Amino acid sequence: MNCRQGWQMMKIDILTLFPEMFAGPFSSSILKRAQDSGLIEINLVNIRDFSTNKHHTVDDTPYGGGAGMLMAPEAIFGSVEDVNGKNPGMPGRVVLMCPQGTPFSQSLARDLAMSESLVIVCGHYEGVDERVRETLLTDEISIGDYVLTGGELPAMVVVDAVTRLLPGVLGERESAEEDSFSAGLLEYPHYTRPREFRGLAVPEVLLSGHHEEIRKWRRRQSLLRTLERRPELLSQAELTREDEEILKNLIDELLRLDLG
Ligand code: 4FV
Repeated sequence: MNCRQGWQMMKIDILTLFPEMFAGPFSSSILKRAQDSGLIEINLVNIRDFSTNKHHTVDDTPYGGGAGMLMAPEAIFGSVEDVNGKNPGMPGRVVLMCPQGTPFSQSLARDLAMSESLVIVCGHYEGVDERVRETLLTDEISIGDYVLTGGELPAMVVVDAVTRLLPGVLGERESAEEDSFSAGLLEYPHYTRPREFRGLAVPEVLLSGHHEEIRKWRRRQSLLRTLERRPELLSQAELTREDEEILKNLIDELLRLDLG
């Protein structure tokens, strides 16, 4: 599997029946800047261009009956083999976006960001012929337990999350360091000017200039927010002894509050 070196450009091929859907999200802000500065190259491929039947159809009825249509293997195989043929240092990751896939996460985004090239297949209709899975794919990824009309929006989510992790994409004023999930916890509350807004004041500690106190307050807030909203994340997070201590106190406090 190819692995990216430092500032090397990442090649992203997106195989879709609706390339026009990507115009908006990829032509503004950070994703546009990353393309303009040659950190990523996004190549939109219309799967229908690889349909060789006279009506250029790409879908068909499912064997064994059942509602809906399925994407046939021929045009998908043709489009994947075409882009693979054009990518040096093959094979990169070939990803199908589908509800049956691995739940997408920050750690999976970090993993994908290590590869030199990504081929993302956007399903449509009821899904794709199983032989695509058996032969072409390195990964199947789901962005959530719900059913969408196509894999295009999930592909945009993956491209966004991966691109912002590439060296040189985020400038000084943007950072991925302190992201939610970067340390496996939810992010602490953030405040900016004004000091007081509609009677709501910024916590004093953040105005104190006392960096150690600010660090401790932010860590405690991250742990509290994660404990309240996503306790399951705590079992995977890298917690320090200090974190364990803070968590113990938080749980005692919450229990005391409950027991009133
Ligand atoms: C999906 C998801 C998703 C299923 C049928 C496309 C649709 C149609 N992809 N995470 N959730 N895909 O709902 O990634 O082919």
